[in-house]
Amino acid sequence: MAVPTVKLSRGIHVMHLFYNIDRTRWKNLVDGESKLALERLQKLCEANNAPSNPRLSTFVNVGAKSDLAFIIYAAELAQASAIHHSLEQAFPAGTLEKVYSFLSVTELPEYVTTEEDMLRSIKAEGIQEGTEAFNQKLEAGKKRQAEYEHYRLYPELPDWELMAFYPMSKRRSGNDNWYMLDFEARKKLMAGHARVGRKFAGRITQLITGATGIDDWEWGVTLMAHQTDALKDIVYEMRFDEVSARYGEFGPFYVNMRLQPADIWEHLAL
Ligand code: 76R
Repeated sequence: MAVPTVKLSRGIHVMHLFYNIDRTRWKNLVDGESKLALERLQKLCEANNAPSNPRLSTFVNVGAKSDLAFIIYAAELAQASAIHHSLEQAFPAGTLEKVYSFLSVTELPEYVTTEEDMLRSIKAEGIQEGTEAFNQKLEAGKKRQAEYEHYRLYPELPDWELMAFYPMSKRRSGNDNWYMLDFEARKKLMAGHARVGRKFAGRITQLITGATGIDDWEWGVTLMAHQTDALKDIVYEMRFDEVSARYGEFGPFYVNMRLQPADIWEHLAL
């Protein structure tokens, strides 16, 4: 049977992959095999190098949880799978050991700004409805929202120096059950969360991908940063925000440097 075509109604598939390298096997490779592996990986990256998708980004993990890290962005599920398998096959047999993987999809936040929200906030600025200034603000707001939604679904993450990844879920225990809150309460809490997040503009770019029913945690958090302290500061500050303080549960944290394949080879002495 042919591989099925599986697309999302909107958005793309995202895979995070973490591997160790079996150094004993690597040491025993025949001459030239390492270079061939590098060339295969480079080709795969070049073939999957769209700003959004298909895209394969390569990283080196720092902190000894793994050696290598990858993010695959693909509209079609089989395409994500094919890139994943080509990636593993680019390496000499038996040299990659998988440490962690996470499959998720891009999504629109549930708590999107509606036209009603926009009308309310323009009125709150004291601008009269029906005036030209009002309509201009509304049109600009709609345009901004459309662009924002497009990039949430088809992200184009910048190649900043650092990429941190961790999976998380919202708590479901006793009085702290996120899923028992009504929509308005969740929307209000998430607005507080976003306010904290926006303070980090320029220091952090985030991608939140959904994984409920797909992987072992409900979301994947991917943060791009220039500096390690930006990662610490944002996560620390968010811990005080009610959404994280009461409802956040976190998986393992991986901190990675963005490196092109040739630089990975040099950095890891492969
Ligand atoms: O979508 C947006 O950019 C605006 C509002 C927003 C939503 C809906 C937002 C803003 N986030 C949203 C959703 Mn977020 N985010 C995290 C983490 O470590 C922790 O405590 C939590 C991990 C970080 C660091 C972070 C950063 N966010 C979500 C969701 C989905 C929840 C749901 O749907 O119930 C999760 C799991 C989550 C987690 N968030 C921002 C940031 C930053 C930096 C922003 C501001 C982005 C910007 O305005 O540029």
